[in-house]
Amino acid sequence: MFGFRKKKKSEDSANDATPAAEEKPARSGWFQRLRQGLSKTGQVLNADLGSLFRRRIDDELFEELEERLLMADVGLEATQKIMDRITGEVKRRELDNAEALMDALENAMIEVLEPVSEPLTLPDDPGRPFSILVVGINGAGKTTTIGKLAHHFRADDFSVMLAAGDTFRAAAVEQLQNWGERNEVSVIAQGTGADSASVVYDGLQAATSRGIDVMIADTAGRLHTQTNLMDEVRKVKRVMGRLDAQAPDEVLLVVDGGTGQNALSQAQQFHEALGLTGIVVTKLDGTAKGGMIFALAEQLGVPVRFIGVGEKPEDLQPFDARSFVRALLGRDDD
Ligand SMILES: Nc1nc2c(ncn2[C@@H]2O[C@H](COP(=O)(O)OP(=O)(O)O)[C@@H](O)[C@H]2O)c(=O)[nH]1
Ligand SMILES: [Mg+2]
Repeated sequence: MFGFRKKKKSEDSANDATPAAEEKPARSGWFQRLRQGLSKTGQVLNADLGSLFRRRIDDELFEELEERLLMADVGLEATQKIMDRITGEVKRRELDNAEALMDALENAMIEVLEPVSEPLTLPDDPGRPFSILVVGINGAGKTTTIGKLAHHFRADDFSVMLAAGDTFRAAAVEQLQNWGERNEVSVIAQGTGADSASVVYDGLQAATSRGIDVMIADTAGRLHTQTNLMDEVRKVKRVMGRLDAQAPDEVLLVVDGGTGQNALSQAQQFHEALGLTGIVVTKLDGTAKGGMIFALAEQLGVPVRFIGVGEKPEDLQPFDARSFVRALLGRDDD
């Protein structure tokens, strides 16, 4: 369901065990979960939007819409882009009904997110572990996200190994081991205080010798303002590259969506230090600041791979611009 594995042509039709008719309910349940998860931001953005749009289309209406976008933490630049696009369309096509205005808003929002809507797909037969280095500040949701990812990779029939690179806290290792046990996945760990780079190196080496498909490395929640900590995670990255020049295949930043615009400055600093290839935005279920994804897209341009809308494995979903916007605007899946 996650589509980690690129389908071979022949699998598309003949061998597909899940016919389209069966896929639909699963997908619609998934969309409902997304819509539910985004409802707090949705309330800020679209409460009574229908009736607002049925009013006369004038500057006051645009001001109200702009204010809502800003309140949902969409950020100045992305808000401006969305507003310019809508007002341009209104002028050109003289949109005068609520439905058309809603469509224009949806399209303008999708346009901002489309460039970062790029799912994580694994090569068909890599012949080496696809390695993912997970970084981010304390409490962002790294370890939980790794556990959820392990679950989904296993469900897609990939073998997985985890490396407990957060060596600062004993609890962090146990937390990862718990996820490992639940998903029948080996966890490579050393004692608390061990060198993070050495644990991750061991993990990648073990994954390589055992022919594992995916190796995911956890790291400590290093404060992005503490240069020595940034240095340390840079070292983890470098050491992985020593074992396999292509490693890590993915440098995945986990940010807490509830921190709104703050997450943006975190992302910028991690990107400068490490060269991110993907972002996961967690805890969108607990916040009205979910609009920060637009700011991330507009200012950073790094693919948003997944979003978290709850604590269960099913609450981690691949990011898709169109579903995200439709869920946010309280519209139906189509
Ligand atoms: N509601 C909600 N909670 C989440 C989500 N992702 C993670 N969490 C919670 O956030 C807390 C911190 O997560 P953790 O993975 O330990 O963060 P880490 O320090 O970055 O490894 C835990 O209580 C998680 O259950 C999410 O998408 N939604
Ligand atoms: Mg952790």
